[in-house]
Amino acid sequence: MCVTCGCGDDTNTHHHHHNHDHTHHHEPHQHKDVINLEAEILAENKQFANQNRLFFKSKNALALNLVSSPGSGKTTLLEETIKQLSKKHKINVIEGDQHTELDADRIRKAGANAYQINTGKACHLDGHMVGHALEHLDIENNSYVFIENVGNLICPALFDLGEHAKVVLISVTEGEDKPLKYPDMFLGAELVIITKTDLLPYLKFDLEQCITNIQKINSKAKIIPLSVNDPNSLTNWFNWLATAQQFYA
Ligand SMILES: Nc1nc2c(ncn2[C@@H]2O[C@H](COP(=O)(O)OP(=O)(O)O)[C@@H](O)[C@H]2O)c(=O)[nH]1
Ligand SMILES: [Mg+2]
Repeated sequence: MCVTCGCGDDTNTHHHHHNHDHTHHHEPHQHKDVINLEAEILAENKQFANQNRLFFKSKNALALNLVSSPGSGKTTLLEETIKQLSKKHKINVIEGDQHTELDADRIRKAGANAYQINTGKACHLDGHMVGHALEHLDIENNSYVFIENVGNLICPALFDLGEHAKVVLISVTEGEDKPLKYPDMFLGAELVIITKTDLLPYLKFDLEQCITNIQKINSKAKIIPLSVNDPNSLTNWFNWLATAQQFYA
């Protein structure tokens, strides 16, 4: 289970039926215990994240945490990125999914090393998992480490992995309101990529409104709309990657 949000754990699930007298039977101390547990988990996670951060620093490797809903195009963008960048740069990818090795296989086929983490019931990667994954990869000096998080716009926002920057992807098929509905994820992002812009002619998606919504939540984030089917649109992404050394603190 994911202890922090309680998903996958029936004991934490509230089954509310709103057509009856709405009396809660929670003891006050239960809420406090949950809050304490969450604080403990996040504090422990921070220690693992800090170890990862030190490791990335020792290698002068740029680590990016890619987060989004399932299917917004993380793996596809990574495949394109690897095809272009691996001529000049060493790239390692850590893949996070509940089940399967499918994404790691795609990454290897595209030409980079990949390590797949299967989170089982958990809905996000944490610092400890990423630390283990790093032991399985040969991270070279001055290389890129892409971490593709579990597809989920909520929980991964809570967990520092030791990365230099968080990159949030939102596809045009998801609706321009998602930054307002899931603000935590967008709040922590250095870069927001709006994907699948080739589909805009077929949708009622308002690109300008989406950009405004992102800026309402995070006025500092850089925003790049792109499509893997439009090679020109990828230029801004590659330029951003080239200047991402600014995140080495
Ligand atoms: N039309 C279009 N489809 C895309 C684009 N990027 C990804 N897709 C498709 O979206 C689906 C999900 O992509 P995937 O990379 O697996 O998403 P992930 O779950 O975020 O890793 C796949 O069918 C991709 O081919 C894009 O720029 N344009
Ligand atoms: Mg994927």
